[in-house]
Amino acid sequence: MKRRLFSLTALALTVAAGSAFAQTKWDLPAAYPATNFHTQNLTEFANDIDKATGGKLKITVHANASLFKAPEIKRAVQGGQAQLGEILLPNFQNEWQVFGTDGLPFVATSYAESKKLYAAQKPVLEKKLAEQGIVLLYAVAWPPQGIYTKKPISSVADLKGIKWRAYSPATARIAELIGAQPVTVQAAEFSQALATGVVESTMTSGATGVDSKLFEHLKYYYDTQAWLPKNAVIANKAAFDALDAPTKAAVMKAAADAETRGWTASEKVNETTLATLKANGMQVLPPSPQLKADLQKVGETMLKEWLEKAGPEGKMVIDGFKK
Ligand code: PCA
Repeated sequence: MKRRLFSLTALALTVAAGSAFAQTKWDLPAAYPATNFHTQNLTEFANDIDKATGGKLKITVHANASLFKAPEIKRAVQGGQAQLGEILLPNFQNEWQVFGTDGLPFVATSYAESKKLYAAQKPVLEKKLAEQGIVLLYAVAWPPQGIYTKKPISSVADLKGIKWRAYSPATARIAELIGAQPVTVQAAEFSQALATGVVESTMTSGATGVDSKLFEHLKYYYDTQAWLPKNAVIANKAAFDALDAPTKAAVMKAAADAETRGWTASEKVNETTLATLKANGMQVLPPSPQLKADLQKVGETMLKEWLEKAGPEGKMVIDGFKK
């Protein structure tokens, strides 16, 4: 019922009272809280489009999985229930392996490498999404991923049997490889899962650590800088194609600006959130050499498994990245 209502408002071209122009209204479901840097960027993106089009295209950002849950957003955009949306690419790895390239541990571990990986991934990503009736507007990396625990750890053996919160197929696979118990919980439900003891550890960014107040339950953060997964903002192609040329141009310009702004914000947020974790009593530590070596091995296994499944397209992306 709720969805039908939304698609109706979306389709309606409402003539603004007393003015001559037609206004288009779009919904943008997002999975992370309003205060998260990705969501703030979405809000700016929407405002930029509003300004550039003189109010002709109005985008409503629905934060924190309030309209669709994280794993449903892609299908909602594809099916036109939402005209655009923000997705975490590695969440869709099982659909097509290349969506998960930036979720693999120790392939691209810095912002510079992450940008290089994005450049290698982008052409095939755009092609695949186009086949699905989707336009890629922009993508921005999360800060590097580290390990949150209750107790200090010095090797992966210390994580054996632990209830490990996963957010993607790859983070669940890590749990399997280290002998932890994977439980998939998206960011919007993370605080609750932690408070009720459903999970007791995870691998994510400082940003999500602060968003979900992980310091209230977990005491250690190991800054492994293992990978930088990307959020992508995507649009339904038919909805995009229905816009007039100046509006399309305004969307693409706002998207390019949002991409630049987002990557800069991510780097900054990486620093500020790690400081916030510390200020809230968390120990932010480098991984021990043993932990690092153990995780490297996990990364090697996962890359091998991934390349087997991803086929020539996957190999092309990795080769392009390493060039
Ligand atoms: N935060 C998201 C995905 C990656 C990240 O840093 C999460 O934990 O769900």
